[in-house]
Amino acid sequence: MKSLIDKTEFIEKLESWGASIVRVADTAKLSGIDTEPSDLLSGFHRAVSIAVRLSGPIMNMIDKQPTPLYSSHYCRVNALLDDLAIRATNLLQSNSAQAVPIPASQTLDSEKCTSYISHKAVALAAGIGWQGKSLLIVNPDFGPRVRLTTILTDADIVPDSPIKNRCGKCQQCKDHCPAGAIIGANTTSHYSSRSEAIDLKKCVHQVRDVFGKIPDITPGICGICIKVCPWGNKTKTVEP
Ligand code: B12
Repeated sequence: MKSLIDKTEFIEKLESWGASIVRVADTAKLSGIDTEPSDLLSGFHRAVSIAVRLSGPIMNMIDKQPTPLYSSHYCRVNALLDDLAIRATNLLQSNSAQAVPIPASQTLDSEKCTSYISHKAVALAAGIGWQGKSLLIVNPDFGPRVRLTTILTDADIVPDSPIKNRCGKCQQCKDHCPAGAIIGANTTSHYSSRSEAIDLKKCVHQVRDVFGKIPDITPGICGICIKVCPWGNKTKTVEP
């Protein structure tokens, strides 16, 4: 247990640098999760989860495929998230805590489609949002229109708690997925495996082999299950 961080001051600093939402997870809630390396969490009893909100109009412009504007926005938001993670790390280190910034969007194993740790699992444990039927983190204010990053730390900072899943009977993501990859299953916390929620192969094929071949589109993006979620686009009624 290193140093007591003034949580409000810490969050206000990160928000002044561009973070939209900052929450803290107790990593005990993540025990058993796959990480690379496998002991990545050891010594870190807290994980700071940062969300940056996406541009609403850019998401609304997406129809049957990702747009070049969304593709560049995706890259810029990743860059901001990585900046914020480094700034948060040095805030924590300047309070004599240990801290590790996790890259926002790096796939370590393109076969297994995994990374160092799942930012979504951290954001779920930190209460940024619930895990929706699209397997994405859905925030009550911005829906899934947020991108995420994580900073592991041993700082003594009061953790937040998970929030209730509010997908209800909505099936918008399932109905609009261009790959037919979303199953439409519900969960009260997290799915026991990805295949309970999505057909990963269909999603990977769509984002890499179909959309990834479109000029000016970064391979690996789609955005349709983000765009259609009523929680991110309050013009539509939510909790039908
Ligand atoms: C590899 C990857 C992909 C792969 C595989 C997707 C996948 N679901 O794994 C592909 C290329 C298909 C992909 C597609 C997309 N991706 Co992607 N992707 C990643 C990446 C780099 C790693 C994800 C990972 O580690 N998955 C491993 C699996 C096992 O974890 P998981 O998907 O979170 O699901 C499990 C855990 O959450 C677990 N869990 C949750 N809590 C707990 C607690 C405990 C104790 C345990 C044991 C388990 C557990 O439950 C789930 C089922 O088992 C992350 C960045 C990151 N480091 O997280 C971005 C990320 C998940 N992608 C993201 C996005 C937005 C997308 C796309 C919409 C494309 C786009 N950008 O337009 C699509 C959506 C696909 C979908 N509906 O899931 C965002 C999600 C943001 C959000 N609001 O949730 C992330 C977080 C990037 C970011 N920095 O914001 N992606």
